[in-house]
Amino acid sequence: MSASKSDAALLTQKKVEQKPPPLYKILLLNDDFTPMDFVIEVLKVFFSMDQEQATRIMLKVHTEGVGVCGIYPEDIASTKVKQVVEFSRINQHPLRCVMEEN
Ligand code: TYC
Repeated sequence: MSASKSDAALLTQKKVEQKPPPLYKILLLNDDFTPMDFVIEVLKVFFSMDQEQATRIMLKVHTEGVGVCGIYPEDIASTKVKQVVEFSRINQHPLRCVMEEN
């Protein structure tokens, strides 16, 4: 950027260079031990799904090994991952939940 740009030009340029914040997928991973009903409860409580949606996603993870339960900005995604993992460990289930850039 040249040194001679006006303030207005600098403000305009800054706007052009701004990217939207990255979004993150939250993934649930299958395991052999976590009860199906517990996974459904997690999807309802932390991802606001109804019984039908939650059952569909749980069965997708159960049969395919992994499934997306939501897409969020980084801070919301990392909070939800922590909450799901903590809730699972408190209930003594090994459910894995991770995030990856979309
Ligand atoms: N595979 C588990 C069972 O048979 C159910 C399950 C589904 C576990 C989804 C984890 O993310 C998961 N009880």
